[in-house]
Amino acid sequence: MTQFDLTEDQRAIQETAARFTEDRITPHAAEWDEKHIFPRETIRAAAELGFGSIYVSEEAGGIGLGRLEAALIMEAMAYGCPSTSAFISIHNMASWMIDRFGSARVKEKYLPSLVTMERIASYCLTEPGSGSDAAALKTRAEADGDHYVLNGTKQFISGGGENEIYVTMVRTGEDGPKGISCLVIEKGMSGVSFGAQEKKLGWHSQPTAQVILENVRVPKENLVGTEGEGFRIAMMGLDGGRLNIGACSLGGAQRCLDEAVAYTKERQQFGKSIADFQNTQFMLADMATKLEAARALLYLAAAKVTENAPDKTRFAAMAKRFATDECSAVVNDALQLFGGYGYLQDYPIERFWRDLRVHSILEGTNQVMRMIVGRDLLRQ
Ligand code: FAD
Ligand code: 2MC
Repeated sequence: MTQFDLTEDQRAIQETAARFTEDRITPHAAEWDEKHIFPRETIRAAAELGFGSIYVSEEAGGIGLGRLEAALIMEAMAYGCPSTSAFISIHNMASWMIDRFGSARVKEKYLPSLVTMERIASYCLTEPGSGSDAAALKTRAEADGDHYVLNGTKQFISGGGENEIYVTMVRTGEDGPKGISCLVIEKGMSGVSFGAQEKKLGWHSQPTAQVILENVRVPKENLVGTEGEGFRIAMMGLDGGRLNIGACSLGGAQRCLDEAVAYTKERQQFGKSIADFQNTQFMLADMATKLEAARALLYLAAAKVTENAPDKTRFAAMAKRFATDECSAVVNDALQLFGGYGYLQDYPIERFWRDLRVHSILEGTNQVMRMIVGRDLLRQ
């Protein structure tokens, strides 16, 4: 049954990421959450292991691994802090888009510092008036000589205000997906500013803000892919991003399941461990089953994205939807098993509950995931 096993190399990657998490993430994650600390040093340290460029090609300085390996790394880091792991995932997605579709010039300009995470990249698709209907975006890029002049606002941008690089979808042509292009914008360009930091339920270890573009002159050489190709590039980035978000939910749910097993053995009520109640055992059994089912689907989808399988987008959407919903249910049950203590910040469960909640919303809501799957099924 080796076909369902990870290879030795994959296990080694998983162990490296787990060790990094244990040393550098888990001991600090509660404080990052409580004090809203953005752990730039830890993120840089992750990049030293290659985690900032997991599927950026080796020619461009990345570690050139597949999407299953990326999922293993994201899952392992999310065991300590889903928010920080997801933040690193978004940087990987944006860097991959530059590596996969950028010209030699744009790659040499940006990838060396992105690979080391000396500069960190955001992904900017959403706007105030276009979230799920991403192809309706309005940020305008007018050609002016060898530059574009940009005007518009990007909403909910992870890393907004903090990151140096913004891989941004803009309208260079007609309405709809075919009029969209992908451009690299730098934080320091004249006319780039940021909204106030959003106050969020979770994901406290990373900033979220509007990116406001007012007459920003961006050289045409910063185009990623060709004019009109931006929407497809953005969607291909999200095929991988959605896997990573699902993997962050797996890591968070695994942590909460492990915590729940330990806690229910310790906690005594009615003269015995609460683990001795059959209800507790049934809950733990269902939690473990949900988690393994989600993991199996996610790893399969990751292999399909690596192999560029024709049904990869459908599988990535199914896996993101299923893993984020099931894992949030697992964390919710863990909180229940902790009783009142689960609701307190003294234990990590409530942080995972808050961090995982947004995974059913971002990188495409779980309703949009169903739409992608449903449309694909009916197309056949
Ligand atoms: P809407 O699209 O307005 O949806 C509202 C509700 O309507 C949802 O339940 C949705 O599922 C439902 N709905 C919409 N259309 C349909 C339909 N056709 N059928 C059925 N139901 C439908 N975006 C970026 O580009 N970059 C980022 O870095 C980024 N980071 C984020 C970080 C955080 C913390 C958050 C909260 C969001 C982030 N986003 C980012 C934006 C995120 O991708 C959007 O919030 C998401 O895509 C949903 O868009 P919306 O919020 O406008 O909701
Ligand atoms: N790979 C390659 N091409 C794709 C693709 C994919 N995964 N998905 C769509 N396309 C192509 C598609 O083939 C079509 O091209 P063509 O006409 O040549 O065949 C084109 O893109 C337009 O696609 P649709 O006709 O499906 O476009 P539509 O507007 O109907 O719907 C939808 C697209 C709803 C799937 C898309 O808008 C979507 O994913 N919405 C959710 C938005 C989202 O995920 N936002 C996340 C922001 S990032 C974030 O949250 C972070 C935290 C970073």
